[in-house]
Amino acid sequence: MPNTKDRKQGPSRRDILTVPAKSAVLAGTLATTGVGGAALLAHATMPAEAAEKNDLKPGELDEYYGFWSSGQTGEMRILGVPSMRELMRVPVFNRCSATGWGQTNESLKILTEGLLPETRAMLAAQGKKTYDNGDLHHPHMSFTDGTYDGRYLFMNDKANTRVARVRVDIMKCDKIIEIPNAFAIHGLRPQKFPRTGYVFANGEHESPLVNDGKILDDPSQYVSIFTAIDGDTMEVKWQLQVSGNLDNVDADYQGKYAFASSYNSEMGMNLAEMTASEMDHCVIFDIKAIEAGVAAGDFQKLNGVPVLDGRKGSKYTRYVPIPNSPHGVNTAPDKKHIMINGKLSPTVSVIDVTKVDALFSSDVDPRSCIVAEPELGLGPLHTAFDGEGNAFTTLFLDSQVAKWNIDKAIRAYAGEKVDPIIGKVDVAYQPGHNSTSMGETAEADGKWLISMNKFSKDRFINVGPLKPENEQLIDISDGNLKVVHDGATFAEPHDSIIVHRSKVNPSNVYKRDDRFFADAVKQAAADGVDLEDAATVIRDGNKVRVYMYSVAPTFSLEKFTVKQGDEVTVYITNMDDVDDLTHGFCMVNFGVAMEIGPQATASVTFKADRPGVHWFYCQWFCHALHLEMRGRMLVEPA
Ligand code: K7E
Ligand code: CUA
Repeated sequence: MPNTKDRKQGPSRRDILTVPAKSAVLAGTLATTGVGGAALLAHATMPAEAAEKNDLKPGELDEYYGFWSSGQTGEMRILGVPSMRELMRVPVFNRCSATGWGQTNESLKILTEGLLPETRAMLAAQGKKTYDNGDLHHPHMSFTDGTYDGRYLFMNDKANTRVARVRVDIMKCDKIIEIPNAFAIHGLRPQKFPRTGYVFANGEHESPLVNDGKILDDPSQYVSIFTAIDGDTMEVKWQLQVSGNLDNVDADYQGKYAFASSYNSEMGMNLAEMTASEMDHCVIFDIKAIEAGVAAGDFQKLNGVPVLDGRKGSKYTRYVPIPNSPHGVNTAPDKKHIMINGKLSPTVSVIDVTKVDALFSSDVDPRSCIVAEPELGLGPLHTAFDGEGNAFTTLFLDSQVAKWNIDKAIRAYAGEKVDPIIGKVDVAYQPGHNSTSMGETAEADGKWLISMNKFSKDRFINVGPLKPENEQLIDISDGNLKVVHDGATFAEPHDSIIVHRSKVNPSNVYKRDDRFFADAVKQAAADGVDLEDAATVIRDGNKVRVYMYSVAPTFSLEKFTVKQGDEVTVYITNMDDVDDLTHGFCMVNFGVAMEIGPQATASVTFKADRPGVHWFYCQWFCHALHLEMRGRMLVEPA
């Protein structure tokens, strides 16, 4: 065993770059000339006036919302761009101690109602109502006519094969569904046109279609599943069996096709098998043909969902050969080009959507829809756009972002002697996704680029062996690539979207008729209780419903009595209607805590099996007398 103490570390990237270590600012100036047009970029400290563009003074508001995934943390995050200030964490697949997500009746309903029956049974055997973890990679907003419409955000859970939706008006998750027949939902995108419409979701890991434990080593019986979900009802509308893994997906601006990258065309079960072939593919789904197939009954019904056969040779799909293990799929705002990022190949393959019809109607070479395949560098993963015909591709292995021109790439592919690469900028380090302001819509505005880097290494003071990731904000507004900000994040944002604030309009207080707490309203009505003026305890066998309201700094009940063994549900309605006046309810030593937003009702159920006096208190700071906002529960011994 090598002695790690003696192991010398090589020079770090930081040592090699000529950037002052104390400066968090790394500026890359584009080389406008030189061999290959893009080989090297000089690094210089940024002029003071340029550095101020992203510098928001206290009290100033950001121009954009950034909606961030959090990977294996399982939540969605909201950042302000360009300040990169983290503004909110919206729990989705995770548990949240602050808001009671995963514990309140309102959140438990959302976390449990969309589970498959066999999942429910399996979790019950573990003493659980729902999964505790999730792996949220891809948050995307609903579209109308090719741009964000501010209704919903949709997101995947790779860990437990689910899709969730967040309501933009209250920034709470309102639906989670488990996708039947599929395995590990990864790529997810909403339909861009005419509207969302469908949410497309890729099952990443292939499995036997009827996965009942009888098949292991017969890859010919393994399929991946492509799923179309109705974004309005969150019902699975149809699925397709696909050959090979499914990775990422995007939709066109015509409402005709969806495009999914697929690595492992070999259907290999281990690394050597999965990377054996030079070519994998992009699967193109013909949405109208699939809808016609569903209408004509050309499917088998599995777990209540029509499953069509979209494997190689199907009339519903086309398989376009793409070099070695493609990953990201990104539709350009020119409404015409789809980028398939090569990952193990240094290329991005550019599909022209106007050439896709011919793939379905005639016998042309499936690669005839490819109009460019620029070689950009090592490890291209994802591409973003500026709306002026340029693309920005992350290069994982090179730790760079390459800026290139789509039109030049097309001309070069046609034989013209032109270099599509405009420039590259070093990022720190190993970027995965990137995103530009409004870049996945027809309204891409070319102002900001985020590079989401998997490793921060030496960018921050040391916090131990588990390092944060690093996100860098890059100013692209003047045609250059200037890194203007480093931002550490905890595990593991994959993807983000940057949405102009004019598209996002959340409320400040809840509406009393919000469906988020409709069940509580219904129960109160059945009990003859006015939630807004409640200070009462209803006994229903050994079920006890405690109704109170809160007005800072008091609860309407300062004490209530239950019996040991009772199942107690506490309903609290927050009658304050001031911005930012959230109350909480925490029952000490019962593991019970929740948030009650202004004008909201929230409820939580627990078993009262500890006799004695128990204090509950408001756990969200609400008033000068916040500490005095408390009460007692007496549990009488059985
Ligand atoms: Cu590239 Cu899951 Cu979008 Cu991660 S995926 S980077
Ligand atoms: Cu109410 Cu603190």
